[in-house]
Amino acid sequence: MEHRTNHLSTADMQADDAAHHLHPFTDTLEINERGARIITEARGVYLRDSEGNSMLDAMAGLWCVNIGYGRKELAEVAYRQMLELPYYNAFFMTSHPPAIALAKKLAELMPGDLNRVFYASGGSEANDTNIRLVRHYWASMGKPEKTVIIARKNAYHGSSVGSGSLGGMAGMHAQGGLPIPDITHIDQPYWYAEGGDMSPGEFGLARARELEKEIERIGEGKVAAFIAEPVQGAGGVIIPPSTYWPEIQRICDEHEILLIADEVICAFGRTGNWFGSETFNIRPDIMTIAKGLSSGYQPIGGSVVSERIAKDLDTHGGEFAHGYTYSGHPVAAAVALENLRIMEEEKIVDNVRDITGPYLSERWAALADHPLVGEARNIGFMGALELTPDKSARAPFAAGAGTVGLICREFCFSNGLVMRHVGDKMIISPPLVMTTEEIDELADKAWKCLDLTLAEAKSQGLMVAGER
Ligand code: PXG
Repeated sequence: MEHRTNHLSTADMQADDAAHHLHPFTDTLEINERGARIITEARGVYLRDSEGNSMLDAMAGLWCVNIGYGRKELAEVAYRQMLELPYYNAFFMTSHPPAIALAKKLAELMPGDLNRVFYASGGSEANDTNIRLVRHYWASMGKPEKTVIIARKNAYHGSSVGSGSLGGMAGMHAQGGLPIPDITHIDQPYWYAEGGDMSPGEFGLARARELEKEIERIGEGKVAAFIAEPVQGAGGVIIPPSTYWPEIQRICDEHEILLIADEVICAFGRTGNWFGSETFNIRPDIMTIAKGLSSGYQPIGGSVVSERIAKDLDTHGGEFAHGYTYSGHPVAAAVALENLRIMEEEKIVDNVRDITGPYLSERWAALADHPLVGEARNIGFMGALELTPDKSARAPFAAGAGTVGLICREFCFSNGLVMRHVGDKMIISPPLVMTTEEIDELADKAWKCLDLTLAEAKSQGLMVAGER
């Protein structure tokens, strides 16, 4: 990587950052005391910070840089589009070539009859669209009382008032009076932590059947939709038991509710197929997309709607009083289209499914031999390690959740690996272009950081099991 940008010294940037920049999901006092780590460049699967340290980015930014960093084609497309038509909207009976071409391409790639996209600038906006869309849909169909959306605890669907309400993050709900009315949450299919003595199969069925109970409790006549991520990402890469999704699909088929698959993380190859819905054989009525759609090079997302729902809305819906200034932004759409073109041309999804995904599975599974790891799970290019003081009991740490995870994350950073922690889970979501050699580097560094974490946890007296 050559240095190309002149910037201030790290200390000066940290001071300006502390003085003027409020960060997402960050304790201001903490970041301002420590100083932000400033990322200045990236190529392929490597980041570089302002001090010249190189790091393997096992998170693909924030689950999004699927194609890897530094793809000139995407920059060139953005440049050309900015000169040709930097902005126009799709309100008031207008459209433009990039939004149209991307919509057509998405319809071609999407499973089933998910043929029509409503654009947004990211996943939160797209899920807000979904809340409004499903309520508008049922009202248009003469059932305005169908307003309730069932979601799941520990789900992440975004951070706006609407999408944060769909999400099931207790910490988010505690700040600012979420959730909004008419959103309820059922339990998650998280076998490792919540399965107790049940087999994963039994547990998956039990958790899926909570949806049916919740529909009965609320009354089918009041339920608009169920929303879920095929694999919970931010919740800690929670891969449901194989019994879960077929039962959810059965329940949705047998009841008059819409199924929304939030594929903001899973879509565009992450699970080893183009869509998580293909991996789990889900037939959603609506799919949320963002992140990998443009590999994070431009902010773009969308809500993709089935032909059936779209036709009903054509016939009965009238005007949908909803939209964003940047819905279908031409530069973002052009970049997304080019990203998808490259993904297809370079067979990036096939490669994850057939070669690098299985290789990552092998190397990742071997981390379960480490004394600190209670479970190592992955699907395609997303994975988690459950850290534990007692492997056989799947026990949590007696110290507060996240204490050991945070220690591990810090060792990762200082050893040139970006791996996140969610509580005491270490999670990865590497760029889909990561090679087998880079996967070796990832797994070797992860093992080393687990060793360092174990030694530190022992020295701090943290290897003590607590209660679930
Ligand atoms: N749905 C899902 C499934 C997501 O993972 C969103 C919606 C919201 O997308 P936007 O583009 O509005 O951020 C997301 C985003 C984390 C983390 O800590 C995960 C996300 C965002 C920020 C942090 O893992 N996912």
